[in-house]
Amino acid sequence: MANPLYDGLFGIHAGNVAPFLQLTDGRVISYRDFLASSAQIANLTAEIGLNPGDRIAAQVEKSPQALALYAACAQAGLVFLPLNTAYTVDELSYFIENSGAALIVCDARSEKSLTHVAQQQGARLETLNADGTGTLPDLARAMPESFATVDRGGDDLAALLYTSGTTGRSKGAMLTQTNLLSNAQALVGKWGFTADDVLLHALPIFHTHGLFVATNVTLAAGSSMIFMPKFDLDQVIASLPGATAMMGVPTFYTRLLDDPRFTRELVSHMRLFVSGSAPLLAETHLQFEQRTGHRILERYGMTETNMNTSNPYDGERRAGTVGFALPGVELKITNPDTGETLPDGEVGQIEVRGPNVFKGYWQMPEKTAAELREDGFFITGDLGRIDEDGYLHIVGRNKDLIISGGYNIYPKEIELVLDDQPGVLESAVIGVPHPDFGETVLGVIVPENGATPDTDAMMEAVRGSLARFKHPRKLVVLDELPRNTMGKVQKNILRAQYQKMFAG
Ligand code: MLC
Ligand code: AMP
Repeated sequence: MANPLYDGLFGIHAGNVAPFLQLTDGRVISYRDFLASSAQIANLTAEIGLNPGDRIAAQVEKSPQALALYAACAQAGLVFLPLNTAYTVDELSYFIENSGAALIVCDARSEKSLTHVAQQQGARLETLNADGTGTLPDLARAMPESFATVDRGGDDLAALLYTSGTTGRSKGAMLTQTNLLSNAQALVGKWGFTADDVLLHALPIFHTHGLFVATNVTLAAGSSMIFMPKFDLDQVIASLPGATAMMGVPTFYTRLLDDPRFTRELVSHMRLFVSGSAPLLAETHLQFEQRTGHRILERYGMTETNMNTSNPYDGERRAGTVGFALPGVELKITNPDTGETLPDGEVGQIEVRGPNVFKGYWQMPEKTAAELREDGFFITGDLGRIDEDGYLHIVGRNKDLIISGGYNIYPKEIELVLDDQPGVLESAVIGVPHPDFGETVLGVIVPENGATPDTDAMMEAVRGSLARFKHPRKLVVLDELPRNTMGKVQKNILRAQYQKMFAG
């Protein structure tokens, strides 16, 4: 027996003294030392009685120990459930309860507010802080530095990542060992990663991009990472000379381009810049090439599928496209009403199938059946077309989704809070263009007859229940919402009306 994910990404580095993590304070952590600390955490999870298949919910700042927790889950056969550090207690309670997490790991600052949630769930609670201190590392330190890897199959769950839905209820995407490993291996091959690479890692590690694409590719190739707590422009510019590759959301690249220190000389040695998680404007792609001589490699993925397509490493990286299906991934464009495959050139919904595609939504068989076809094709909710040279263009979304700075926001979740406020008849939340975040959130309120809604109080209510990045940047009040003859709110009309609201 074996454990494909652990063996394929971590076990291959047993005894490897090469650097894995280069920290901003100058410390370097080798693969060997990293594996020793993750084995200590794996031992601790066994000691406290966690069993393979149990979920570990972690809302922790980015740190080597947080990454070691992920590795420990792989080695002990546990299911890793990383959570955005911006989530409020309301949001966290749902994820913890829905997943039935057996262990919650959080920053000491959140310990008090989560104790009740943990008790209700019957879960154990440990702390891990940004500086690597906390009860989890304290307990782990006393544990042995090696751990007998738990046998798992490729179809066993490795991670549960929550993604919001159009109904406002988040769904846990079940990712298997094979999903993660196959995708990392495909990307290493396609993007030419080797042990000589140094990846500048400024992404959060609670989402697919920073945790799986960036980290798993580094692990699979035996490269090292400049591991930054977050995207800090000064720190990124200071660190680029020591990197060979960088991965980011489009906001990273527009922020770099806005800085005069970001020059051709600074990045002349770089091998690769990758962008994803949100559309990269063709204009940004061209501006980047003019400034640096590098063509950003844009790829397309999702929480449910990892990466689906990529522009070529060797070959034309075409601005405004996301390239071709990755090895083993099948791609088709279908008619949203009939599900029939459309000829190349026509716009339809993007469907994908392959070893990268998740197993379904945690304990939500109806939602799984609605999006994951019996033949294995997943309906992404994105709209696209394949051009005459085979490049995929994403032209829109068939789902009511806003992507702000690479974070997904489902309007329904915000509308539910706004609709609940006194004096509000109804609301519509839309995404409008924003120079820094790509899109940002605008709330449109319709008051009840004769009511004058207090928008400040509404924002206060939103602040109490939803993560900061989901907050509307502005609330506007209208007498009524535009509707079609079927009575459906026409968000496209609202989007057109307010598209210049945050124009830079
Ligand atoms: C932070 N804020 C955001 C925000 N990030 N608001 C909207 N959208 C965001 N993305 C809030 C802050 O809390 C702050 O609030 C204010 O906005 C300004 O903050 P900032 O200092 O400008 O933001 P910063 O901390 O620099 O963060 C911006 C960012 C970050 C772009 C660097 O959001 C980021 O790292 N995004 C990456 C997201 C990501 O990894 N996505 C991958 C998903 S996986 P205030 O009130 O304090 O002013 C996926 C699959 C795939 O999609 O294909 O990869
Ligand atoms: P998430 O649910 O956070 O995994 O976000 C996945 C969504 O991000 C996809 O369904 C797309 O809508 C979007 N996305 C990811 N990469 C790209 C890209 N390169 N271009 C356009 N949209 C993208």
